[in-house]
Amino acid sequence: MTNPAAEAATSLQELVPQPAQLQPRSDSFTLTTNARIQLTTEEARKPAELLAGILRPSTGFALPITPGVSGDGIVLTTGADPKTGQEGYQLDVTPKQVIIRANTTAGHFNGIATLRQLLPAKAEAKTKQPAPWTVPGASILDYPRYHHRGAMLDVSRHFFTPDQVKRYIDQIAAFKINYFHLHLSDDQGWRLEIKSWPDLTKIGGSTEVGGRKGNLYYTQDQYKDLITYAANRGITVIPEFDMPGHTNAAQASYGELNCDGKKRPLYTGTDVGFSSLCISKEITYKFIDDVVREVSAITPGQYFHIGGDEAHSTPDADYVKFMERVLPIVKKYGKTTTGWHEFIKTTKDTALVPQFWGTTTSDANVAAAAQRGHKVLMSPANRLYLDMKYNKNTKLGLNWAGYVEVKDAYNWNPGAYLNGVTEASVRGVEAPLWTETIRTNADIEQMAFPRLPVAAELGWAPASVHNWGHFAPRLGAQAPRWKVQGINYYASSQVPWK
Ligand code: TNX
Repeated sequence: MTNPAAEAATSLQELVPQPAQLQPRSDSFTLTTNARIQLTTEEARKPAELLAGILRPSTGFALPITPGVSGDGIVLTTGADPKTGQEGYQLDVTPKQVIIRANTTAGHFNGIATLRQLLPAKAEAKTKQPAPWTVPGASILDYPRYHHRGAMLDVSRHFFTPDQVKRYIDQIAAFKINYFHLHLSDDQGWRLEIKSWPDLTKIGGSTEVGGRKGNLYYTQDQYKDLITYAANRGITVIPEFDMPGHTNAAQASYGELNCDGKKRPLYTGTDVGFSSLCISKEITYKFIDDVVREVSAITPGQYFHIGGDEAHSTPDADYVKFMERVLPIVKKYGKTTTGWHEFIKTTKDTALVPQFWGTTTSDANVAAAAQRGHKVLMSPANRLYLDMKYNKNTKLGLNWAGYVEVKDAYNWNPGAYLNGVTEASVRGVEAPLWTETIRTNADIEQMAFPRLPVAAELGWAPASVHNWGHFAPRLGAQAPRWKVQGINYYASSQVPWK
């Protein structure tokens, strides 16, 4: 398009996720060389730095971050309508300023995610692009449907370097995702240094699916750096150590974790359900205590994910016994347990969060938990698993939960999906990406784009705007932004791509 005002006006109709309230206005704003990013609150400092880091390279403008309100530019301030809550914001475009009001740092991050999409796609470029930088006239008042909007990356089946993980964090932050779940241990690999059990990484972190060899783990310093990187984008990290199953890497590292005292061989295949910690040995709980203690000490977020899925090699009574020992350990170190939904039958503490990953619309244990007062995190595999193939021609991924085309990922209501789990019992949604078949950033992106933005829309946009016909063009309008960023998205024929 050649008319910047018309192009800008269009961007107002192309937001993902859709804001709660959006009013077009006639006055547009154009970012120019003398603009400043103005703060009236230190709570907006990190969001301001994030915005500057994106816009300085593409605009070539200095965009200094300055205290107080003075002149043209982007103003980050307080005094948002109480309706915006803990994470919302108001964004008002005036001829000289874009004013983002929010009462929290999270609100400012979310307002900035919206502003990025109101600017031309070239704003996301890493090199200087030609002006103009026009933002359409608008008044937005926005807040999320659910507090928890998550993405998960399995770094155990295939290991991803800190830089690879950061690239994904950047991508999810653009869609107002606020939790990043790292699946840090499984049969194929243990991926975080535990100082009191060094062989977990020395042995358990030495390989992955397919058998590649290397130091395939994060040091605690690298993990802390990832947490800071995520926090600087408004994202809280949730570490997962899967137990009592999915534990072969630990059992290969230390013989004493096995009932027979013998180390297991490393595993580089993709089967699930064959491993279990030794439930009857005291050393098992010493091991878990050490892991939870060390990880909790370097994890600022509230949640610790204990896995708990597919414990096919752990008898049911043992599973319950195990959880009765483990849940208090997590609590002792000040964290709140979340886990795959199977574990929720073992507790009555309603602060604990089951993550539903099933493929059916009823689960008696999850329904009972919701009745007791637990909030449920929704990740139905046949809707939100990013590793499911789109269709039979998809090269990457698995299909045990079926094919998940973009429309399948979108066409369900998280608040009215599981029997007995109503809107008020839903904590939010998470899109997990398991990596048995995923090795590169291009692989991650092929599976996550566009379905990760779909999950973000389900988690944020009001239920009242849920409509494929309205959503699909907004989703398709993201393509120019992804092209500018080099994101390898799947160009589904269901979506009218721009
Ligand atoms: C199931 S669902 C798993 C993972 C696999 C995934 C592959 C769940 C909690 N566990 O171990 O990687 O399927 O799609």
